[in-house]
Amino acid sequence: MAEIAVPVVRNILQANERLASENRRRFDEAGIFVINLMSSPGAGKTSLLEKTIDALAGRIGIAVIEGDLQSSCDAERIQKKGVQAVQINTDGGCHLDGNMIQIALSAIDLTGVDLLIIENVGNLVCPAEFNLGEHEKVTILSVAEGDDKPVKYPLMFQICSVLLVNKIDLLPYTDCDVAKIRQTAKHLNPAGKVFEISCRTGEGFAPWLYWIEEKVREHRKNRTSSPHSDKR
Ligand SMILES: Nc1nc2c(ncn2[C@@H]2O[C@H](COP(=O)(O)OP(=O)(O)O)[C@@H](O)[C@H]2O)c(=O)[nH]1
Ligand SMILES: [Mg+2]
Repeated sequence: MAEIAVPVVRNILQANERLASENRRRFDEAGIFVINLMSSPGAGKTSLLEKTIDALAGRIGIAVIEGDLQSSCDAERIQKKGVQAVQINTDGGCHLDGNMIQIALSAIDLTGVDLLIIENVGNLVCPAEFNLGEHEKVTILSVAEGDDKPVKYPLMFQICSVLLVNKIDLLPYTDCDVAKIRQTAKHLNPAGKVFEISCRTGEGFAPWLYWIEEKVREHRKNRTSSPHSDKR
């Protein structure tokens, strides 16, 4: 009997690509630089956001979309910094998608926003497969997770423009070999940048902040809509 192909997964991904392209068009018109921030649970995504907001507030307009299975804990942490934050609850879903971002955008006033950071659901697998319309993907790996993660979950490390190796303050207490992480990351993604940081101490933040500021400047220049008419 002839086999019948069932292209279900591809169709889901294609539908998502269409929505992601719509999001991207909207971000580009508004000149907003958008990051899709991914990691396993607890690697330090929200801590990175808190420290980054502290460093850039006043110079760069920031908004955040938070993705978690349940709760609004992370959005509340960000709101305490005086920054707009919208929480998406996926109710068991292991990643964000383009449609969820469209819905979240309807709750954000983009006026004056230069940088939108989307904290994806904590997971090193599925978030890597779904574009959201972001300009760059950033992955965090904490040294407490072990230096074998890039080998075990290669896609996540192949697709990121920046890999942040976090919690370097904990290195004396782990057997993590950061050189091995760098070597595997370079092999998987030769053009990717790797920054070693500690969200606890602030060590290593300067190159990360510089990278963001450069990108924000680039995207501001390309803004085609009025910065005061971004809310739709
Ligand atoms: N020692 C240390 N702990 C950190 C660092 N960054 C985050 N943490 C802690 O790791 C835990 C998880 O951080 P969180 O930002 O919530 O991770 P997320 O789940 O990826 O958003 C929290 O207890 C943070 O205080 C770091 O650089 N060093
Ligand atoms: Mg978080």
